[in-house]
Amino acid sequence: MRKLLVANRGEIALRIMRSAREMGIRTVAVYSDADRAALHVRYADEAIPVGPAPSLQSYLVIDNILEAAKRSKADAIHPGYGFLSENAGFAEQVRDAGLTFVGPSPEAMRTMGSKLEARSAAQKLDIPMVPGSRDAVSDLKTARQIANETGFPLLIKASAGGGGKGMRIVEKVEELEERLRSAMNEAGSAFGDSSVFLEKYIGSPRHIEIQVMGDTLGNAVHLFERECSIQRRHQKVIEEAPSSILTPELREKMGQCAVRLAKACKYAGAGTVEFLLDENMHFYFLEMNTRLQVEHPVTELITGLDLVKEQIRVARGEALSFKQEDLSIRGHAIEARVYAEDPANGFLPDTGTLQTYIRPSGPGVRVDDGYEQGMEIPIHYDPMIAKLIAFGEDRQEACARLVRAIEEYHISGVATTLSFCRFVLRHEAFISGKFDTHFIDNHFSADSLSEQLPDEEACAALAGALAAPEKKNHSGPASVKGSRWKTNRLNQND
Ligand code: MV4
Repeated sequence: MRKLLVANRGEIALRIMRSAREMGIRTVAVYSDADRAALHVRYADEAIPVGPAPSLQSYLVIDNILEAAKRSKADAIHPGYGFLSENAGFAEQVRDAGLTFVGPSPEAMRTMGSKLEARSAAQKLDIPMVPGSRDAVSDLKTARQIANETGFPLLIKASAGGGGKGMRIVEKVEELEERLRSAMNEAGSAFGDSSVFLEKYIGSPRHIEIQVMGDTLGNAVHLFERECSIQRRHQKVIEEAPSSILTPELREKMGQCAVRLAKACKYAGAGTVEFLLDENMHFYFLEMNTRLQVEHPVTELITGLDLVKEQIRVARGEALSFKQEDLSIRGHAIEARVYAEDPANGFLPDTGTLQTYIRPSGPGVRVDDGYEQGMEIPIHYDPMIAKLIAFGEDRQEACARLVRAIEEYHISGVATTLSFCRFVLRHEAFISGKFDTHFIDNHFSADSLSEQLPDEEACAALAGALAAPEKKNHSGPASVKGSRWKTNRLNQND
């Protein structure tokens, strides 16, 4: 591999190019009209335009991406996450064009892309699954039979689903007919595949996923778990590794299940096996994602690996550079996703110019972003501005570092979720580790941001400033480090 085209934009395009550059591989960026001045374009050795701003006319047009690869004489394509990353047809066309696709085989992508197929693969391997239907359900009679076995509440899910689309909770038998129809309709129009299946509904689960890596020689290992329960409307907000509730025994069991699944589909590259964990610490297979995930940095920090380099090695046909027994967890990492959304206003997406954009730094802090001060956040794409990741010797240190880094982050011009992330990290339920996927619904409202109690330091600083106003500028306004001040300031996006 001599020249890698990155079929993506933003922070992940930069992230991938950095590893490629360290390996001596030249990089090619692709960009839409809205991204002409983007960082990934400036960072790459070469850049090729692929169309107008809307991704359906640029980053998602397979022919344009392949044409850009041809023009630049790239010999490999990394899809990043989102866009074409889980499109088996794209992976196949890349391969057919004689290029290397940095990712699993189209066959593995196709199997795991169908939840029903993935479930049946997992079933054969004795991987625990939520009780439910084996096959697609399309008529009320079958749905009633399944419901008789699983009981209520149950969950209808789309086989081609993602992001909660085509999902319906059914509380009682009277609702079954209508919910089945509406789930099938939604799945049909969203994915062009109306197949749905039924599962018993797990009421208060935690979402725990296992990172796996396989190579083309048949090796597969797991890189432990990520805890991803803190999410809002299927958008993850805080992710961490390791999970604070897994025992070494459970980690080992879940890891082995994930590896069995990866080996069964001859998985090559980085993948993620998602599980739900219920209140009794029983885990259930959900689905497998066949891409590098947004939250991969927390795994990198606790394992000391570079997942993108490892993906590239595997794509070149090399064996994984480590074995399972070489891997261990060191320390703790937590990631906060910084979105251009206003948490005080129903998380309304915000766009505009980054008037102020000052990144945090210092011990244990990593910022993966794709913007600089003065740049605009385009309306056309995902509203994620950055990922802020903190590493510490233990969870407490990682958490304190992440809060400190959030307070060092200065963003104005667009509303961001920084203050919201800080709220989560300082919440008693998060700190104690007693939370599930309903954390935000249970603990957050728009008022939460102004209701936060100032910490002791803030009180002291505020009291000092009020008692001696003539001294208040002795070390600039940042000397008043109150959560109330800070939070309000973050809310107002100065
Ligand atoms: C579930 C569930 C409860 N019971 N399945 C949401 C997205 C899709 N990937 C699977 N999801 C869920 N499946 C059963 N049988 C609850 C969810 C779910 C969820 C899962 C992980 C993280 C966040 C979530 C938010 C709402 C629902």
